[in-house]
Amino acid sequence: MISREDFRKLVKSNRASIYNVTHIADFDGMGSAAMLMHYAGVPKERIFFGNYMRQAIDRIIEELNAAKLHNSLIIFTDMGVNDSTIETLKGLLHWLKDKGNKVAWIDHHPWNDTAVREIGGECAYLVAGENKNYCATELVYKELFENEADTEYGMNLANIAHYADFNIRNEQLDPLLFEITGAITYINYNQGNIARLRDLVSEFAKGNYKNGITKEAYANYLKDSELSIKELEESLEKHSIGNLTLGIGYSKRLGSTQACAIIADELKADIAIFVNTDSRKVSLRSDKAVDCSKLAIALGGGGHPQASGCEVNAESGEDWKELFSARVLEEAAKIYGR
Ligand SMILES: [Mn+2]
Repeated sequence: MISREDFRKLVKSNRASIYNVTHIADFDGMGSAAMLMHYAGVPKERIFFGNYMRQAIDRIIEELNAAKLHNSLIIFTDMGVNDSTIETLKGLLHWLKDKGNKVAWIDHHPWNDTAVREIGGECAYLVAGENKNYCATELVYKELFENEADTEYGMNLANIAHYADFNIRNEQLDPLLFEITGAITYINYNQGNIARLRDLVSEFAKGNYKNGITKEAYANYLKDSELSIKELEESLEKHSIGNLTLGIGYSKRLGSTQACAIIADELKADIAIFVNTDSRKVSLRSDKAVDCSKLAIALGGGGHPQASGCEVNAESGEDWKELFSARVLEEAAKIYGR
């Protein structure tokens, strides 16, 4: 592993051949990409999107394969590593290295020792493991660009991403964050429109957080969300586990932050669980005092103590919601029950 100074030099000397693989679903992933685009000139075509789920990783492998990378620097940002994907990712990184590429990884999700050892062994530079203070966008800024002449852009973006990623409510920032996250949600639901996401990163790289793309996508998001919120409210389940109140809600086409805020507010829930009935992706949010990532991990996912996720995969058939809720309660009782 090289030093941070050498990593900075590597980025400077590879300006023309940097690729970025970043987290698709949220502002932190896009912020990390925007940071690299702003300071290191990474063009939008060289930004790929994924998450820690196998399907997404398989798609990234296909895309990187098609890009025929060699002698390039590939920087992964805001991407966690699951137990079940370590081997696949290690294989990917090994293959990239075989083609003369260098790989770096900057993340703040929890990593276990095996992940650090196996993935880290393939990386020229690695920042990994749970970070309670900094999200990925902040880490990209600190690791690479905090000594640049123009720090205002990076500090501002890092700050916005921090509020978004740590799920911190802020009266001044909330309207902007709701607009951005709503827009990202809408674009993701439209078949994960990668071209649109790349355009959005380009706007963010210029510091245009309010732009035509977010405006249009957020308007569409709001149109959809009225019905979705109604559906969510009609589905709400309130459960007591030990001292905790756990809320579960089912709906679609809603940003997970907003959906979980509704669940938490309406049920006074310590843990809010939103199940997207289209994608069957599950988002968990909790107050500072409760670590919801333990539950997410028990359900086969991962993430942060206050914001994590998993997928509905063991349940099928017409009663999949009842089955999933039952599994959530069973796992929650083991973790938080007495
Ligand atoms: Mn993040």
